[in-house]
Amino acid sequence: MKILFTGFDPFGGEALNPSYEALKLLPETIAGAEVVRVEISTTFQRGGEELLAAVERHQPSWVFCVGQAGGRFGVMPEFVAINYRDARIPDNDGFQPIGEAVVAGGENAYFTAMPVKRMVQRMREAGIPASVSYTAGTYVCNDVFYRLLHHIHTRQPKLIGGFIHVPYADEQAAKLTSPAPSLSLAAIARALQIAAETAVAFRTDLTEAGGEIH
Ligand code: PCA
Repeated sequence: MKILFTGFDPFGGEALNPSYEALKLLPETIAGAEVVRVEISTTFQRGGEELLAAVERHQPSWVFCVGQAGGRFGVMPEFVAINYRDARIPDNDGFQPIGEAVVAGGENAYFTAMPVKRMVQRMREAGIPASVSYTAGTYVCNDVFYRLLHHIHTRQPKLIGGFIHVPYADEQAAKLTSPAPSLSLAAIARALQIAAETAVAFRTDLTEAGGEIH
């Protein structure tokens, strides 16, 4: 059994992307499953293709796509991917789609089958700030997440896929002129490991209250 993790290359003028740097710190196996890590590009046209090629090549049982969400507090497993692109900045190919579908004619949105509330509970128990997110944005991360869930729903229903947004790494935040929340790469990697252990152990999520009131 394999767990595929993907992280992105740096974008938006950053020197590193914590989503891929943290993957380098993961162990070789998690819960008895082999860990496979692949870097994908922060581009609308290639990112999703690279992810799906890695799924095809490695045939994992679980897929975690990981992306940087600078400015967010803590680690955020994502619940929903939407079929919409609205890029505030050009991607690493200089492409800036505005107001178009990820997959023409696809469902408006897909929910992950990952137990996101359990993941958050366990991350917090380990002392890592975390919360469930109900928007992965409208940039490349949401695009790749939607492509993953569309693939699962239309072609590979037994595959379990999810997306986790991570905040700036401490070394990135230290270079910013205004303060921003951050975590160490070690804490981010620990949270990703906990997410994978939780996904392997549980097929269903908690039914405890969560969500937002705004
Ligand atoms: N974060 C961006 C794309 C690549 C990344 O790491 C996003 O949240 O869309």
